[in-house]
Amino acid sequence: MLNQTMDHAKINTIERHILDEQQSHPEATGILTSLLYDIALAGKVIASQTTRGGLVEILGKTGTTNIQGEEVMKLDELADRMIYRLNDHTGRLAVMASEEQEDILPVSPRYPVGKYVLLYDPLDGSSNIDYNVSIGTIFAIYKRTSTSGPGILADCLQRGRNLIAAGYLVYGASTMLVYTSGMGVHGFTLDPIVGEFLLTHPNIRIPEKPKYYSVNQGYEKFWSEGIRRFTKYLQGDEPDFQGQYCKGLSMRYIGSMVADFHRNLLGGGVFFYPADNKDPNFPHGKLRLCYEGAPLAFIVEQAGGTSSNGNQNLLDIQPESLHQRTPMFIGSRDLVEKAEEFIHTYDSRE
Ligand code: AHM
Ligand code: MG
Repeated sequence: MLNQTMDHAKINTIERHILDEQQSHPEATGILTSLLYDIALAGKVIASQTTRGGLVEILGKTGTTNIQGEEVMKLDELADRMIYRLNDHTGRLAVMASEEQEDILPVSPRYPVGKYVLLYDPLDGSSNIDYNVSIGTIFAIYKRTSTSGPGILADCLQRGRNLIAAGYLVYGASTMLVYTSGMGVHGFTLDPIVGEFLLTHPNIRIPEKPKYYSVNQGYEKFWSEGIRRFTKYLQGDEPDFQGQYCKGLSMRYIGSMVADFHRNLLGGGVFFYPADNKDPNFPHGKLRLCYEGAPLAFIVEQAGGTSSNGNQNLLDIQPESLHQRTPMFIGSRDLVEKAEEFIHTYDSRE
């Protein structure tokens, strides 16, 4: 006879979970469900390649083809193409935009046009690939705002508040997919043997007590006074505006935002990439609002945290261009609000 507990434990695949969520929307057509499933599939393919990262390089050195006779591609290009190719013909999308591509990617006239818009960062943290460090994929799904034909730029330039769903994959010790469609944040771990994402982290909530702060402290000399003092506050060396000290958090910075964000989401804390004066071409820092800021902001808010550019919630910013950069503070609500306070107090007079 089967053990009672085993018999009743529900094994939830990502497909089953997304379908269950769909059922609570009687008006749903199933298109979003299929779209999320297509993204999960792209994630599986990318994961299968990232785990072979070092090998691809060696095989690539023998010429332009690998031992299967396929063209050897850099992993970030491969991820970019994989997401595009798995989604361009399905009839679910009107337009896509990728962090790797300068312009929007409207659905080809050869294929049916759908009502959704997909923005993605195919391989975030790609400078870490050569060092066998975790990397990730970020995605954002909107409904198109234009009414007919292939999608246009305006469909992609929507405020994060309009997001229908967002998520990320992290290719680390295991591959995880974390997503929200506005009904909480759920995390799935890829079983590499079976090839299925299984629900391992239902209803993720960011812990109230933060543990970590994450920033590239090597750039401290380029920061404003507000950012420096905020960081001292996180270290327990500077009081807040009520004279209270933070207990002093641990610093963790991987340099792959998805992985840094994921750790802080589960452990509690704040990730920030502030405006700085390191490079006059990028006064707002390095990160991109549409591909990185808005989707992670939607996730963190669904998990009980918040985000800001130092002045306003990332979800409320109207993007003006596809690759627009933004300062970014994201994680535990209390710490993001503290960052805003330090910035308003010390930097607004600059
Ligand atoms: P990418 O999308 O080109 O990989 O750049 C984004 C990455 C983030 O994952 C990470 O937080 C940041 O760049 C690290 O930048 P830096 O090396 O300046 O700290
Ligand atoms: Mg990126």
